[in-house]
Amino acid sequence: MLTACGGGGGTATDEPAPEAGGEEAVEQGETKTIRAGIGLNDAHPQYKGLLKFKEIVEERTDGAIEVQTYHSGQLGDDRTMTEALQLGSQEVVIPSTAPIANFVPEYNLFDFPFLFPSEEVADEVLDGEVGQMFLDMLPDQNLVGLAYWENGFRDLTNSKRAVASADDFNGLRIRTMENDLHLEAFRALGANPTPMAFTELFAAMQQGTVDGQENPIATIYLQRYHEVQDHVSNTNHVYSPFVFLMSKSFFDGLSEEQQQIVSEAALEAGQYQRELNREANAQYLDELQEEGMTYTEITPEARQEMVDIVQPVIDQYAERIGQDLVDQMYEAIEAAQQ
Ligand code: TK8
Repeated sequence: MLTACGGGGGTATDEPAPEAGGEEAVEQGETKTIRAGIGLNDAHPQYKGLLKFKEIVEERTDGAIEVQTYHSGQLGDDRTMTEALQLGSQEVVIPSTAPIANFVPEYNLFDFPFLFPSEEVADEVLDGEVGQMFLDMLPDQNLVGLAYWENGFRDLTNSKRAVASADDFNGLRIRTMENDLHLEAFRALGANPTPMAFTELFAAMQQGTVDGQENPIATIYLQRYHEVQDHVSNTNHVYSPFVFLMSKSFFDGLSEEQQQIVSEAALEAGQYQRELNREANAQYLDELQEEGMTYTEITPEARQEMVDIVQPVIDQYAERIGQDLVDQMYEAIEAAQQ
């Protein structure tokens, strides 16, 4: 699925070639640089988590590893940045699982609508065996997954009408992430979905190319979508994990001690990020209403109707992914609720 071309500006000269000539190879003073990029802006907990990662890594390596942080898609969108990691022209990106499914199709499983019942259950599954199993699929793609962070439960916004039930999706032009499962689920609900990179979304809503989008409350508020959207509903249709990705060639070039430091830093910063993220998602719904958005609560019955409508899409993807893996996920979710 992935091709080596189209990787957004990676040139051969990006490679630092640290051991050229060999003279410096045993010198301990060599600094390594991590260029870390995210799509969200610098007000979002994802960026605060990234700053925490930088602080931990620079402190514990005594500056032997420097972390340069980029937000707001300054280095590209999630997919382009992931390709840059594969090519070795960028070291870290923290995308949602949905675009990762373009590289590892099994990742579609995370984006099954209504899969995770709560953030706590997601934590337990992602930080447990099943989560590890998915991280272990990444090295084949020249990627290393160091931790799960949190994007969160996704909610629908739009500029056309208050959405209370499945019927209200009818004809809405919704931007989805670049992921076929999302596309098909929204089609099943009667919407008119368009996949689009996150970096293009604000302009698309402003210009009216799309009527709406779906993202967690923190993103909706901190990216100021209330300026171009009128209605928000707590559809909570998908829990999006973020995955902390590192370029495998870069990771392999680190000393064992450095590998341990970056791994621990990704986990610790992730714990911090999840906390901030949950506070933000809980806090900003009020602010959105204060900014003039209408808020529509989805009743359990209305949500169940949505579940039933997207179930055939889920079944189809379960078959493609393999029932074994899907069952392991369901069992882990069960167990986490005991
Ligand atoms: C930010 C994205 C974003 C995601 C999306 O780069 O694309 O809608 O939810 O948060 O990862």
